[in-house]
Amino acid sequence: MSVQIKRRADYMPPAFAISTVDLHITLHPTETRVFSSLRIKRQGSHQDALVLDGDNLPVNKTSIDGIELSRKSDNSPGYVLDESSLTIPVESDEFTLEIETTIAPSRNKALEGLYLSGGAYCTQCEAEGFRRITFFMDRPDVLSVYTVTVVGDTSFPMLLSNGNPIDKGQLTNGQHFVKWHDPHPKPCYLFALVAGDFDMLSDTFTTASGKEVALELYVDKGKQGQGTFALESLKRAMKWDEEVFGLEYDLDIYMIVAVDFFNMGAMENKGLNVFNSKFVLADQNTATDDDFFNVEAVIAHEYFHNWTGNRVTCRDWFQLSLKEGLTVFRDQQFSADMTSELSNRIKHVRVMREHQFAEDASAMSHPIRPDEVIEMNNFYTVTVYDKGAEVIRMFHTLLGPDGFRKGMDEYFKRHDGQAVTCDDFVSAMQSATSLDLSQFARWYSQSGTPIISVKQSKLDDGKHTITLSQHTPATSEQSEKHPLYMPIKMEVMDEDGVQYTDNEAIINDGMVILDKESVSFTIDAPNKTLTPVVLGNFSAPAKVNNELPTTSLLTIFKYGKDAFNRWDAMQSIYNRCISELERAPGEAIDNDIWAGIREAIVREQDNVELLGECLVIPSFETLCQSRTSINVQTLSAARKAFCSQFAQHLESSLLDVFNSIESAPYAYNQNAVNQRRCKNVVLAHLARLPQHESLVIKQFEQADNMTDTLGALRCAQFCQRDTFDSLMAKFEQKWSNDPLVLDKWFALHATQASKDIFATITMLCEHPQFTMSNPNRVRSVIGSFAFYNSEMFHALDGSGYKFVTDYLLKLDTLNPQVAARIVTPLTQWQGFAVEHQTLMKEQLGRLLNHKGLSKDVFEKVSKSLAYGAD
Ligand code: B3K
Ligand code: ZN
Repeated sequence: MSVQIKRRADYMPPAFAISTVDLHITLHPTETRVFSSLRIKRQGSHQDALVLDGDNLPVNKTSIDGIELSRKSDNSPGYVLDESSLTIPVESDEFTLEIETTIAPSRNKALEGLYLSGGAYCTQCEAEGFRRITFFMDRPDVLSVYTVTVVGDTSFPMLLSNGNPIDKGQLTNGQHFVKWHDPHPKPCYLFALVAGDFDMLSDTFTTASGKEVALELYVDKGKQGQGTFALESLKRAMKWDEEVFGLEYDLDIYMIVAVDFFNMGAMENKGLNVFNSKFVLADQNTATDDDFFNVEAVIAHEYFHNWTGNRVTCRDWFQLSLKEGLTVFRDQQFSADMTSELSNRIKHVRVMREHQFAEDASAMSHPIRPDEVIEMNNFYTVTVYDKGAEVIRMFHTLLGPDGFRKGMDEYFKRHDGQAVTCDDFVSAMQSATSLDLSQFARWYSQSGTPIISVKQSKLDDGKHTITLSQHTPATSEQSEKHPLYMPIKMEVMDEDGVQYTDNEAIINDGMVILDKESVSFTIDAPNKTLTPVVLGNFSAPAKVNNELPTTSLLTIFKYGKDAFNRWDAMQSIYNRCISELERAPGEAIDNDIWAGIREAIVREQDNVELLGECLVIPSFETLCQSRTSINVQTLSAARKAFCSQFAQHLESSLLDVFNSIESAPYAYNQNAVNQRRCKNVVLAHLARLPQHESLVIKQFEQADNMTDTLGALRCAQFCQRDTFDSLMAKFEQKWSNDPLVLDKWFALHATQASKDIFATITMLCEHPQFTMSNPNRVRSVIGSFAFYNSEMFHALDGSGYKFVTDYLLKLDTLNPQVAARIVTPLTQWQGFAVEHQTLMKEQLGRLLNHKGLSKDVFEKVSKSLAYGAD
């Protein structure tokens, strides 16, 4: 297979600028006609031909300034067309190019470009989908003003595109049209078109400067009631961005459309966001608290892109984190303000530890600003997004909220309306601080997860020396690593909880700057045992190697100032206990530990938020990140054994907590969310004891909301098989017509660690609501199995790996983007024991040898197999 590697270092400014784009699109399932008229100007003095991207598009007709062009032949000049580009020799420096092409949206199953699915036409252009609609310079640094006329059958009453509607009317032959104009120059990846028959919810928002904006939310017919929360979330996001960043919306209308067939969460097209319906539709019967949270967060994320992404965009796709890391940070801050800082921080740190650390340890490791890419869609990663957001968070920590705001204001002042780089962002931030950010900028170019080690020594004179050192292990694509600049939040306490942060090395309310291989400082505390908490609140995206004894971890839990640090200490205790059970299966965990946890439960009984989080045992995936040569069966068995001892030893305390939380009628607010969360976490422990199965059944039968229903169903996974089966059957019967709800049921089945899992998955794939062409269904069945059913996916007969591979081979021909996502767990073989590795690589080999493999899957599989080869 011949693939082209694109390199960041090869960036060249565009040879031509396209100031205006006029599109006239006549929709038809198999013959949509796309006519485009482009005003083009040569940039600089060169005589190069104009090269436009076009992905397997025909040229029906093309002209320059009204003069028709023909295809180049042996005896006449003309344009050259191949499967990926159109090259047009041009003499003038400024001209109008017209091109007409034809596409077939109903045959587009990759859901990139223009597609017709679930009865609606819809586009997805980021990263490089516009070239599947028409010929264009499909790169983010070509900014143009768009005017778009959409023509469609009247059976598609809504014809939407970016900007403001400026004309509409009936045509002959049962068609109508709407014309849109977007005054803001934008890159083509922000182009959007949607046509369909929807229910619409509408509202208005008055901006801080008094402008009224029309808000319109389009959902499938009959789903109007499930759109209210999304619309309210949008208004909260608009207000928050004005208050926190002084950023106002800039068009007369903001539209959001929810569709069922979508490759990812949502897309921030200018003035016309397209959403996966999963992140729009929510009511108490169908959505869990987590769903409500996600709807609000994703609505806000896409809205925030209007400034960080759309008004200031990326120069090239290597700069993706410029908009994504920053926008994720902004949505995280928003969510923390709307809900709770603590649970948000825990949520995001879990993502880092479960998924980003895993990516960094694999062959797909890359800096938040990658250097090389084969398929850009493969780089919408946890590294670019979530680690990218952690880097922005460090700016925020270092500069403080006011300094950060000053830097952001400067960023918009300098770059509004431009396509810029991560360096431009750093330089705007630099203007707002006296700190020297040059070493800090290394976070953009260096990949890998740094490990911070903590050493403590007691000196004779009652002083203690604490040394923090850093080391970043080599990653697949980068062997040489340098020290990073890290803000390390710290607490130092003695056995009675007295804090020792009054030290010159510790600045800004408990922060140490680690910018060299190591830094040391001394603390005067005669006759005391000191416990340092390093990387408080996860102040840098790193791992910590701090061999504290369990008693110290319990001290942190008891006396820590910061709730996050207390939660983290508890996680370390659980991790440690599970390690012990891996080493000595069947051993009983020390009674002191149970006593410590029991005491903690009693003490925190009224703090249900922290308590709920502290009673969650680290996931299998998180545990993997602090282990090497993992034998899945051993680790799984140790985790299970720990959970079961946990339930047995803490039964009465857990029951007390369970009984102390009263069930109230459903409301989505933070207090109620905390209570439901804590109750469901506790129930999951109790469900492992047969005598409490009835609690699970009772909750399932009596729940008035999806959080508790699903909570009970999850717990039923630990009950007797019959109980699980019967509750699952009731659930299916009730929700058989609602595929979004059924996705939860699919996922629960797919993560069940049962011997007959493949029969179950086959049954799921044959379910009337399942279709391989819908990414949500595929993710809930095959994705859940590969990512979260560790025991069966990693079965030592290789059946799990083979099953996923067989499926991916089929899926790849339809939807390479989704296939390339789901292949991830198979490519992350490095952490596992050699028996697993061999079997995983065998399946990767099958994929690699498959003729016609997409470049999406090829990139990940080939890199994975090459890992460590030289
Ligand atoms: N910018 C889009 C993601 C596009 C993914 C392309 N494969 C959604 C977001 O991050 O807001
Ligand atoms: Zn985004």
